[in-house]
Amino acid sequence: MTEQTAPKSPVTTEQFIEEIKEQLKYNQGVTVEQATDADIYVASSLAVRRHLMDSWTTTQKDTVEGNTKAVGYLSAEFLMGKQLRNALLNLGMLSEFDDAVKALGHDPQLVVDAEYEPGLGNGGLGRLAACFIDSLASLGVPAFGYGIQYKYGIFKQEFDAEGKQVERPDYWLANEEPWGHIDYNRSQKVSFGGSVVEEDGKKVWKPAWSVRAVPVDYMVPGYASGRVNTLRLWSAKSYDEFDLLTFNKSEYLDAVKPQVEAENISKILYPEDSTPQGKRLRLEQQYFFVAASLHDAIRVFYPGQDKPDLTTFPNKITFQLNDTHPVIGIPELMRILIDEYGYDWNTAWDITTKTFNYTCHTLLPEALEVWPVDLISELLPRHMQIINEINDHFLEELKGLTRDKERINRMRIVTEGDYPQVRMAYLATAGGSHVNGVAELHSQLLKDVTLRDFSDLFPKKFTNVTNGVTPRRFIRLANPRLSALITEGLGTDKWLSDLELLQGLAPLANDDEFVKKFAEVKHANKVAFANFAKDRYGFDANPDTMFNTMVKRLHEYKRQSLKILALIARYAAIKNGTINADDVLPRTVFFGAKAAPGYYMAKLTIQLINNVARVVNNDPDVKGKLAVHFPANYNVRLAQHLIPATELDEQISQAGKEASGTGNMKFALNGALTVGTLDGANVEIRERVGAENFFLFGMTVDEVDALYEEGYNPAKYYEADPRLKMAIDMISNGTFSDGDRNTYAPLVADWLTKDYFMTLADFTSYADIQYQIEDLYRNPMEWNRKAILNVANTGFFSSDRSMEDYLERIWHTGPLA
Ligand code: T68
Repeated sequence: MTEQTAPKSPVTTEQFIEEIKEQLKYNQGVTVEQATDADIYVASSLAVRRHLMDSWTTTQKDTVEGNTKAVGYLSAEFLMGKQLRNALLNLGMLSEFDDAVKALGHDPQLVVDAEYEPGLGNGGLGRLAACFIDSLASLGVPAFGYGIQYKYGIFKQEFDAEGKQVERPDYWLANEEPWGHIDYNRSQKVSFGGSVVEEDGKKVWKPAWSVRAVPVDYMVPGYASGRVNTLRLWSAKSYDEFDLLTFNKSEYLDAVKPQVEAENISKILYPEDSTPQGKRLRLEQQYFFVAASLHDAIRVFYPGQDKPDLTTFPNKITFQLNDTHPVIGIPELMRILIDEYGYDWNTAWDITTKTFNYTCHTLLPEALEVWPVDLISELLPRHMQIINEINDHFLEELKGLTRDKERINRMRIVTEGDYPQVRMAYLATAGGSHVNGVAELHSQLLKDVTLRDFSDLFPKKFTNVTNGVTPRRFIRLANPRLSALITEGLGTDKWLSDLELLQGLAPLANDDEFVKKFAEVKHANKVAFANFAKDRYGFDANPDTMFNTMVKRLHEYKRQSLKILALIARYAAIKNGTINADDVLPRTVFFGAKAAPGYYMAKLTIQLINNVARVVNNDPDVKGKLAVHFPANYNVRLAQHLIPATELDEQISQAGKEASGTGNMKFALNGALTVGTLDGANVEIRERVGAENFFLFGMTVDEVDALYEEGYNPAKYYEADPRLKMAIDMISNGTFSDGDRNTYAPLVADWLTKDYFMTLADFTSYADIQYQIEDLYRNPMEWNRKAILNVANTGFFSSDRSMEDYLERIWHTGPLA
């Protein structure tokens, strides 16, 4: 990316005050005196939006008329986070905003807080999509994000009196939402069901019902690029045509039922992460947004043309499939080309395979989506025919490549048997040009294990693009103190558009003055977080203790259980005097995690963490030595507060299970040290920061495989390490359940008999490395030197770099002139 200095504000503070006043008057109809923080938020957002408008319209025009291919990022999730400050940053208006809002008698922080965070994603996959579109706009690459505007985002998490997770609906659209523009004039019709008939030797789909996909457009401003791309989220609306026959029988409610149900399609985000549910509504959602997006792209790139030459389609736009959720787009584009535009099969297939590429985000076999043939046939009968035909053609192609019949059979897109299914990852691999994993190790395992047959026969399709995160949101906005220090240290703020410049900080790790300043920044961030936590959650966190954080979705493979077991062992050791009280390094441990509502073990783990926190925090024996906090409802906002304050970050998944991780990158970039396994992007982070600046523990992928092979017996580890035995015994004897021995019995039974993710096998090395961590922490200068080296050496993990890799290896396109 070409380095940019911070953009210059298009307005003075005085002008901006007038613009806010104008919005208050003509949009909301309130006076300055009447205006609440929320009013000021809406008015200033609308005013900011106006400043983006010219760039947005020129970017759209150039996207269509320019000679650069656009990118279409198809994703069922975009976890955007709050918009206002990000837009202000990218326009260079942060200080003008602060001053204007103060002049109007409001606190800028409270105004920013009035924005309700849109939670249109579950976790890493959705947040990655948001980072990617930010980077594309900042690079000046013409791009569309295409997804769904769910009416209800990811549930709001609360904890009940017993510490159990309670899910509450997140009705975010109940608040005024100044960023999305509903464009009723560019809606698309999306149809479902019915049957396929033959007419004049052609297959014709006669759908049973349709829904209107209405785009809601969000501007995606680039940082200092002068470009503003579009995030187009589809919202389902019903058509006003309704069943006259039923109506005439005066069954009004029955007649309007299809309309009412049509709007259900975009009503709710599925809260499962890594566990596809195979539900009909989910397939409807997938087809809904993908079909609308493909038709939209044709509308955008061939304006006013009845019979466009769609052989040029892959030169206009390249579509990235963010995991398998949008893969139904492959048969949909085939259907459009053949049924709607009259192309023959081979031409259509050529266009389609050139148009799509697929990113896989998992290694868990159970996370790979499959759809029953019956369900697809019922909902999308024409697509099922096309998928079968793709399968037939594909099997023919394979016969030309190998004689290994078993292998060919394993590669079927549509399985055989009584309950045939469509494997969406296979369809995506066959129907696109490239397949990529999201970190080096993950891409390697995809080739060696998950998609091995495919990579053997189509080795050129496979590539890696290591994930990245946007430095604008996760350093500049989240951590203004560190940002200022970086700019001071480097003598420029160009690092925000070229994160590799952070390397210039490496020599400063030997400059004691700089190290002290760095330590002060971290301490100030800890104090700020403690204040925020007190205010928002009501707990006291002592900034003079080590801040140790584990935030991510709750999943067994991520092993929050390993952290909690080590924490209990630690608690017991302090309490029993196994560790001398004076030798205990005071720590405050923060958890943040949502569990899928139907994921029993994950929810039980949440309950355990909350109850460990309750017991530990109320025990005078460990006061000042150990504290545990689990703020509810971890989201982007909480991440932006907590990450800059963290000193030790936990990335402790079982090796070979976490595809990449992106939290790991955010923490390292904010000067936390990582304790982690050789999994996902940890491997690359460690390579870059240096082994001596990363706390590595645990089994490798090969060791894990060997242990599965040899037969894993977790009870052996329980017997072998008294710390582990103590921790598990305390859980089973009711220490964290008011004496009740049954509460956590399912967790204990699982650990002792199955422990699929080998928490117990990695316990000892995890508990042991804590001594090393604490020894280092006792030497603040050394600790902070290493933390600075983490910042200096992780510039690679900018999503700008990820985008450049996609552009070069997969999309073969670039910025607008
Ligand atoms: C995550 N996947 C990976 N899935 O777990 C993580 N799944 O390692 C990686 O860094 C990240 O993707 C970005 O590549 C997810 O977040 C989901 O959220 C998800 C959602 C619906 C269905 C399945």
